[in-house]
Amino acid sequence: MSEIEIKNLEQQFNDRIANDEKIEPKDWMPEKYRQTHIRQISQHAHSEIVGMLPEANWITRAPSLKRKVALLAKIQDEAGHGLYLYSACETLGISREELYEQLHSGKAKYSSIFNYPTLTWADMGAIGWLVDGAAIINQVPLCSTSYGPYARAMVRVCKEESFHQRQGFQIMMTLAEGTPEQKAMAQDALNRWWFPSLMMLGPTDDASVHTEQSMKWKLKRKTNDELRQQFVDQTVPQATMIGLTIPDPSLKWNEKTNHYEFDGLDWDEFWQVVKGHGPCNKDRIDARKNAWSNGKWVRDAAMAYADKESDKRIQQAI
Ligand code: FAQ
Repeated sequence: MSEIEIKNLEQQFNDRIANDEKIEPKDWMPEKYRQTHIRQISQHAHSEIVGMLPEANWITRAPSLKRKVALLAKIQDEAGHGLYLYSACETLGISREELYEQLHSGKAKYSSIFNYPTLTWADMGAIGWLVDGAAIINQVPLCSTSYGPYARAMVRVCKEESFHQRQGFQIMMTLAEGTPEQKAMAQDALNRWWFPSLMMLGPTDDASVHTEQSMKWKLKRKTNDELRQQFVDQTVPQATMIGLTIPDPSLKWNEKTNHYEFDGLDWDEFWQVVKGHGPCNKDRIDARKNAWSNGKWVRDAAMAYADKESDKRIQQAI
């Protein structure tokens, strides 16, 4: 293709982005747009799948049948989210095997938040309330992201995350209204999950390498700091409502800006976790690698069956 032809295609592409048109898999797109989407969508998919592990740890210990059913359903939803996202990512010309390989080798990241341990039942409440709460704030703007398959996947994901957030908040509310020991357990979970939940929304805008370009392409519709502020403003009154204390002594309402001021995020800890040195990174990747190798016989059996069926069709056609 000549340079002029490429320039024309780029111009048409930029016009479509400016007009809020969706880019679809067979449309022309700049190679960097494609690669950036593979990076973000695959990391998002990996996060959903790895994100099943901390909660799966509590399925057998849920305190009632009702809680067990709700938790099981929520974790299955996360598997579904991962699968929609892997499928959306495959439309960009990368295979599922390559995507898994990138996760297992450490080339692709997944969300920092899933490298923390789940120590008590209250952590199920804190994850639903805070982690799914932060995920919704991040993902609602992604429903209008520029790449069609990603935007459409996000619509259903957000509806389900909204149920997850409520089931988590309801667990926290029940514990906070319970015995002093139960309330202390809820407060302890809030203390441990608050800062990691704020940091899962990504580094501050001045340290974010991708935000500027991703905003131009309308892949991201809000910056990391905007999302974080929105999360804090939304969540602090919820904590007050159930009588829990946000573990940030500097937290205060600013009447001029109409926002909460907050502090206490440990960015060194965040980067350590992102680089693979968090409390559970090794366990999480080992669990995914084991699932992949233990599932080999299922993949082999499915392939053998598909081959047999295809042979049968060929024989019938002859
Ligand atoms: N963890 O330039 P930026 C969920 C990396 S789903 C690890 O700001 P960007 C549902 C980033 O990749 C949760 N790495 O990056 C659920 C980049 O490194 P790279 C996942 C992080 O992409 C709930 C570098 O730092 N959600 O929770 C993190 O513009 C409960 C520079 O950062 C999504 O993935 C992090 N937290 O903005 C499931 C949503 N943050 O790639 C189960 C879609 C940044 O150059 C249970 N993703 N990095 O090597 C996004 O919106 C964006 O990718 C951000 C990061 C906002 C996460």
